Amino acid sequence: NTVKAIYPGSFDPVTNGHLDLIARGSKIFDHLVVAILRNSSKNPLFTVEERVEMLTEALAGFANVSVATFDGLLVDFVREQHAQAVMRGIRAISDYEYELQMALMNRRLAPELETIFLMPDGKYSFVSSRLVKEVFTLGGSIEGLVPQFVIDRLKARVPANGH
Ligand code: COD
Repeated sequence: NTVKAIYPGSFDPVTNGHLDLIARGSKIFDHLVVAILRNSSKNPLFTVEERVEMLTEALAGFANVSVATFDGLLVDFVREQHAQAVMRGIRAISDYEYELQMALMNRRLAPELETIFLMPDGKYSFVSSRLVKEVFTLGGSIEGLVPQFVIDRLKARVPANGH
């Protein structure tokens, strides 16, 4: 009986917090699929293809983790993938309300699926893609918060501002 989980998100860009969670999930689940939402209402910095490339590079060392993209309802994708669970991260209480709403809405849509929450290492509990982009854009250091190749891509993408 193998368990497959989907870890959905925007990953714009992938952070060391996401990677910490993926490392934990890869030990629990037989297979983990990191799934990037295509039709997001957020205005992304990186294209879906760029985000796939960054995640693929970051996950090269994990034999049981793959990268995919999806459109439409998450629960439809989870069923299509014949997965049993959705993995999400809880960094702080502030994540909880939004995550609980989504988990319960997803349960209403697909009662057979479970959402499983994992906590990252405390040193990543303040890291978000949004803040990483903001700090970088304003010239601050994001060393240690994202992989080096993400910093390199940000440098190529965002106009120099003290970098
Ligand atoms: N440490 C640990 N976990 C983290 C960290 C960190 N530093 N940073 C982020 N995370 C976690 C987040 O808590 C989240 O669980 C996950 O990583 C991904 O984060 P994001 O920000 O990239 O993802 P979101 O919140 O933008 O993803 C939203 C979805 C794509 C899952 C959602 O919009 C969705 O399912 N859309 C599809 C349409 C749908 O089904 N809608 C109905 C939903 S009820």
